[in-house]
Amino acid sequence: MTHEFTVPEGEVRAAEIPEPGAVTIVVPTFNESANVRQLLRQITDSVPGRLPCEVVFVDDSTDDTPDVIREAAQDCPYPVTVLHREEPVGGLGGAVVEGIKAAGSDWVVVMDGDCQHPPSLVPELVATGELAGAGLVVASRYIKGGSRAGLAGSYRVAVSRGATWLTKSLFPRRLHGISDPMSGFFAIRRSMVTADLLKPLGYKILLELAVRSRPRGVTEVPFVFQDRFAGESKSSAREGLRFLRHLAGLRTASPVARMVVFGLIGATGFLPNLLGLWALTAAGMHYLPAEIVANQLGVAWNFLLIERLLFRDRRHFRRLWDRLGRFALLANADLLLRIPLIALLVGRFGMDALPATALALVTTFVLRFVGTEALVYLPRRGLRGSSTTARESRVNDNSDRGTARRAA
Ligand SMILES: Nc1nc2c(ncn2[C@@H]2O[C@H](COP(=O)(O)OP(=O)(O)OP(=O)(O)O)[C@@H](O)[C@H]2O)c(=O)[nH]1
Ligand SMILES: [Mg+2]
Repeated sequence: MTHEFTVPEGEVRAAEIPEPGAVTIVVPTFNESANVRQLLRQITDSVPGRLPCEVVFVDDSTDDTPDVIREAAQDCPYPVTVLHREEPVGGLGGAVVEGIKAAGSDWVVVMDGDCQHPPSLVPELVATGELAGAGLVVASRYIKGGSRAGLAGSYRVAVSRGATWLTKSLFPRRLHGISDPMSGFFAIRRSMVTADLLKPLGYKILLELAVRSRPRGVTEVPFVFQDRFAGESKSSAREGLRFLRHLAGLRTASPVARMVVFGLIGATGFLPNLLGLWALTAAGMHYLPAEIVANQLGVAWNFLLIERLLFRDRRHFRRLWDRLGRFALLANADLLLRIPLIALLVGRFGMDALPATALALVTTFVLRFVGTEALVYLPRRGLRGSSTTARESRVNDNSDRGTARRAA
């Protein structure tokens, strides 16, 4: 269930509610009870005197963080809200999206709850965005004046650098002008966020926003990444894997990109195919039935990779055996179709065998890709709305409905 409360309770005056030009600071928290008091103190010292603000915590904690916030907020001269989620859908990214949706002001600043992001920069981020007419202002550790001093240990620095490089290479155009796509500290105009398009997965919500919402006008402000004030880091190897899945999902969002990945996966299928053929013929099987059996090994291999890497979030539209059966049929039909097609191109259109084979390979490949999308992984009528995002936004938007459904 989503608990929501606003503090000071009953004391929110109209003048305190942010108007356009004000900022909503969204802070995702997971067990940050040792940090939130200090964070609110820092915000009080550096933000409301320069820019009207409100703070929205989106909390997935299992400790007493919401209580600590409630208590500390009594001393804050701005509204503080806690959205506590008992179902942490989408992890950190999902929390941030929920906070952005709840924001009432034009500008939203997202920052961590462990004091690694200096709140004194909040007014500057918004002012820079206003001056530049930008939709997104990233606080960057990687431009002149910035630093990642608080990134603990050379291992974390290396991982962060590698992830930044990989991400920038995969999205050179969309991330043009963003030196620090991994930053968790940024200001975005509320109107630029297409919350319904977002499918946040884990940590990297800025990446998700920059790639899917494509805010118009991006600029950066340097900042020094501080040491964590207290408490424990939540980044882990598991988060790392989630991040790679997130990258794969973002990169294969367009049909052309999906077709390229489909082709690359298909090419890796030669390996189990040839190995199988070798093993079966070595065991004495005639090469023709061996070809057929070995081909099924390649099909199974491709199916596994495609399920894991390409259509991970579209598996729930059909049962496993249904998907596997359809996939295998398409893969074998591809083989059966290729020979008559080559014969047609050579016999009827007078093509040479080599270009005819190449053309047939490409044609059957495209047909197989389109067939796989349409017949194996397309949402079925009535199941369309049940994608992760839709389920997530419904539960998040309407806590009563979410509760009713869980109880049912
Ligand atoms: N709501 C919510 N917040 C989360 C979740 N995971 C992490 N956070 C918060 O997201 C922010 C960033 O997490 P950190 O663990 O500090 O990650 P990090 O800054 O990369 O790691 P450190 O440098 O070690 O602090 C913190 O405010 C966390 O409390 C989550 O699942 N849900
Ligand atoms: Mg941190």
